[in-house]
Amino acid sequence: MDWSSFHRLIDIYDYLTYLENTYPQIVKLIKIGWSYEGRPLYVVRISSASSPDTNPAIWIDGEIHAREWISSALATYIIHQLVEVDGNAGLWSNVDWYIMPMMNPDGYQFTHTKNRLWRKSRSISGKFCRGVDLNRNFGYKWGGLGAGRIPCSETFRGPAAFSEPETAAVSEFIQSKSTKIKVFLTLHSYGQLILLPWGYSYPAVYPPDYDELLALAKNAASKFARFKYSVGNTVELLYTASGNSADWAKSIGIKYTYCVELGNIGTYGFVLPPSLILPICEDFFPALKVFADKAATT
Ligand code: ING
Ligand code: ZN
Repeated sequence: MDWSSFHRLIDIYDYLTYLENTYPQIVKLIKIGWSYEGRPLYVVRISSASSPDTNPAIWIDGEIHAREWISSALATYIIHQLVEVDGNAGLWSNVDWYIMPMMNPDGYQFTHTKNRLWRKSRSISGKFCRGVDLNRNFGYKWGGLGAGRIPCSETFRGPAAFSEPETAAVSEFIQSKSTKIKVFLTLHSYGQLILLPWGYSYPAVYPPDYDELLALAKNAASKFARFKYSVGNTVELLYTASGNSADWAKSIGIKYTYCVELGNIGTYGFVLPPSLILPICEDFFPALKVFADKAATT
């Protein structure tokens, strides 16, 4: 594995298997279900063997949207840093990490074979168009503002909340760990933003502990050395998006819940040159430490 190019699904899955085989004391590959087209859905657990399931935890997911390749590249970079770089062992000594680099493997495969700019999953629910926007299919305020009702919409909410195997598997898994998980980060591109709940309402509404979430996000944003990230409410900085995963995670009691829109802005959009993968990943790591510290002490 390397971060000088984007990789095919099989190579990413092979890398995760390699890590589990090579570092069995700290890495566990948890198969939480199957995608619509039958691909396995994996969560990578990184934890110190002495105390799994008693430590607080941090959740990170990537590639809920197929074309946002930098999100899965960053997720595998984080896994690599935690597992294969000795100096980072302290980051998992008292925090368990649940990292799902590939929430939408069917869509990811499709962006490599047919359509680089595909966003949704690949399920069939209408006559003419395929795919559900998995980030509109979660079960909190499902079907409200900013979610498409027809299958051909790029933000199609799906026929029902959690109708899709990918969102059903993820929500079931997170629910089973919800008292442990203190920080939830869902990775997207692009925009260089750290987005806070809620995302379902216009005008914007805020959770009661919004100021605490804002303080942590601002602290994290201050660590970026190269790309500048803005912090704020999802609706104020972007748009409404009901049924998104971060709102749902917040609704079940996970306190520090964010969507990160990675780089870059201005030039490349979704189709980043591979030479920018490492700069974006290296830039992110100091901010990640801020979130991990908070998970350890919450
Ligand atoms: N942006 C997100 C989207 O799903 C978002 C924005 C994320 C809104 C998380 C609410 C919560 O539209 C991209 N680029 O996908
Ligand atoms: Zn996205």
